[in-house]
Amino acid sequence: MLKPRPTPTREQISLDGLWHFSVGDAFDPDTTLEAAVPASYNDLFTDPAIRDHVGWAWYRRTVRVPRGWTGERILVRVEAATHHGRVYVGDTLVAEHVGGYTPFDADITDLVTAGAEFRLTIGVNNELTEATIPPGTITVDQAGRKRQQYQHDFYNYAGLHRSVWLHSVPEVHVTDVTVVTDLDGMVHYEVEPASARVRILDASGAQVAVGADGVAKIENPTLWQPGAGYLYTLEASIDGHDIYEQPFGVRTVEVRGTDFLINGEPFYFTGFGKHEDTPVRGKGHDDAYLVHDFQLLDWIGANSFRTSHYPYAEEVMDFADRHGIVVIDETAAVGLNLAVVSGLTGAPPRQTFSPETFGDDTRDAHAQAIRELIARDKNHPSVVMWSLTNEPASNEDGAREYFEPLVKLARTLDPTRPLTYSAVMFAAAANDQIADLFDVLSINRYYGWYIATGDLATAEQYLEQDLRGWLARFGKPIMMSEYGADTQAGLHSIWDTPWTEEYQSAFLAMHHRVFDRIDGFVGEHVWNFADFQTSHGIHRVDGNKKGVFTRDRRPKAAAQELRRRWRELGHRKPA
Ligand code: GCB
Repeated sequence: MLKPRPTPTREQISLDGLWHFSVGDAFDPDTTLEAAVPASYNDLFTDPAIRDHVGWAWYRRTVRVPRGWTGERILVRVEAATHHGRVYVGDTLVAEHVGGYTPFDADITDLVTAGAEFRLTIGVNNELTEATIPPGTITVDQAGRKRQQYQHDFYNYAGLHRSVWLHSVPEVHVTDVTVVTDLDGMVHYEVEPASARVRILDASGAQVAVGADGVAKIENPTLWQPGAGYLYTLEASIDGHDIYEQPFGVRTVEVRGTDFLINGEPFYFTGFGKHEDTPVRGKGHDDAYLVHDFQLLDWIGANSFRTSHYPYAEEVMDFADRHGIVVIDETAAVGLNLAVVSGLTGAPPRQTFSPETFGDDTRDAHAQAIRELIARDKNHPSVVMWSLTNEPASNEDGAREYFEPLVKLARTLDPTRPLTYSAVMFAAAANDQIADLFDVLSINRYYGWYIATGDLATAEQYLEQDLRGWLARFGKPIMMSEYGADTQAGLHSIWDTPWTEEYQSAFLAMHHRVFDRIDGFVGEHVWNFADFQTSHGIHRVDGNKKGVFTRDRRPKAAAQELRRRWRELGHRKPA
């Protein structure tokens, strides 16, 4: 899905700002509330009934169509309505979309007039069920209120989390662009319609190649590299109608043996699992935090992150492209694991993948999430791998039948990028049923935290045995996609005391010793970049505190430990 961009033939107007707001089955015309867009609505208001609301919430404003737009197609782009959005012009439903972290368009051409105002209403529903991605369950309490449960720990923030645009495209227009490159500067592209003319421009805007039959050749290309994000532009034009400009980078990605290669060179991932999460805004995109977070990634020497546990705002992906930060791009399929629930609540375990639990409907929603992620992010050079899911019950019967078609789908949609998923604690090398379908082993483990708490010597043995087991059985590159310890900033101890800053540092150092002993180890993503908000639970104190930075982005002591290590590495495995 092409991102709206201003070009000589296309215009766009931001609809961000304050919208009238209410919660309930329909928009309340008497509401006095106003909500910020983009932002989660949950933490904006003081009323707990809004924070914990389960169901529809409504945003409304008037919009004037620019008077020059006669004859254009006019669309509303909603970048994220979490999790289910409905768009109305006046009282007419013009678009509906399920999936809280991918964009959709409403074509409103026939309902609006250039120069005139119209009333735009967007409904957002935050309900998660066994047929949504991510999944969840709704119950009704004794007072008749709906309650939402889910298997992931991060808070189920809802609302218009990203920008909303009014944008125009010409009647005859470019509808899709796909770019694949190799190191000799061959640019293979597919443009719809295929009759569009293609030129390639370098970063200064100078033409460096002209396309023919789906190929253009850049002489002596400047590569997109980790740490140096050089971008070209593919300009697709339909004479007399449309011009679209698609940025791309020249780079390759490949898994060979136990190496992860970028541009043919072994790459070692350093960085984090992140979240889109800030005070007050919740999951709303914020350019200030975007800039600051990338500054902190640079400061600490991180070269990469995973978009745990959902696709991030397109601004984030564009920024990573421009600044050479490597991204593992994940779908919102988190929580396909019912053993985790029974582990936490003591409820009798239910089989995760079955017609009564996560069956065909869930898989259909998951397939759609994969389609939308790849359609949106396929041209980002920063994206080097797709993560199809986080911590599924890959050890349970039914997992293989569930995942095999999804892996096939992802490979058909993008044959160029490796695939991974993050393996949960209960899925060990001996009982995992799906890892051979994927290219890279990404392992989430909490030895020294949930297991062997406060006992780093035992944790070190468990960790090494575990990682070596995966390598021995699957012979693929292996990375740690999560390891971390909750840490209360300001808490100190001379002993190995969980929750202290010293313990977090010692915990990470222990992991790094193990990683450095294992050949075939290709990267380390600490959980988490920053503290983040969660649902209530006895395991959390005002959120998950495994951040190396606090929620307001102040470093804990472990940040220095990581900075010392990562700034030395230069994208290479420690010698
Ligand atoms: C995990 C999950 C992550 C949690 C983390 C934790 O395994 O993948 O979403 O936040 O553990 O801190 O418990």
